[in-house]
Amino acid sequence: MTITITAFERSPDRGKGLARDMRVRWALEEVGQPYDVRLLSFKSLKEPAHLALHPFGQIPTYEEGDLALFESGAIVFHIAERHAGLLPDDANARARAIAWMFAALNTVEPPIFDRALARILEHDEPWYEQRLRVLEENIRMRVSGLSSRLGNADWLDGAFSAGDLLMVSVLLRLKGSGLLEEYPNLSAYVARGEARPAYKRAFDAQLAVFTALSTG
Ligand code: GTB
Repeated sequence: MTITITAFERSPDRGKGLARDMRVRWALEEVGQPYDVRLLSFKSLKEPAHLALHPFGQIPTYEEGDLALFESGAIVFHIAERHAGLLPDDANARARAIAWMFAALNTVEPPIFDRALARILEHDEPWYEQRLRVLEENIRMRVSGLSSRLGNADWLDGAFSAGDLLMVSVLLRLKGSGLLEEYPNLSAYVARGEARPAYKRAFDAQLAVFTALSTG
């Protein structure tokens, strides 16, 4: 059955791979599932056809036969459950990998997203620098725990899993900010994720959307 996901027609990140379709593409590449992509304008996100798939009018979505899903975490979890390669077979190890998926989305991503949002929306406010310091301290509180737990290991809990896929996806937003670089083991962890052939294929596919726009 054909899998179709949705992505931005014009991603504001200009092909940096920061929009949340990237993690879904990466998961599909890891498990070797081909997929189609429907590109959407910002306007069409809020039109009835897309709202029927996604109640909040966002990307990504996932369609496969009569199944339609939204929320990148739920989509990655679905892919990981249906195909080998992203979740361990051992029940306890699987539960721990799922815990890391939740940690990435529920504990680590929110402060990172708050900082990204403030940089866009609050940049001109007189209190911006002060707020940025608070937001960055919130991030440090989370990533320092993550750094200690990862230690010298390659991945968070044994073999690479959907937990690592989501954690690396979330941390990528900090690359170049100086914050990730404060934790050399996390920088190396992110680089290991980016070096995976499946990541590269996913990255190139989303970059091709931007390149086609700028050359077309
Ligand atoms: N919790 C949802 C999920 O994980 O799927 C959140 C989905 C979401 O935030 N989607 C965003 C969207 O559709 C795109 S990814 N926004 C349009 C809208 O809400 O109208 C967030 C995002 C956007 C842009 C960049 N960027 O340019 O760097 C990075 C991330």
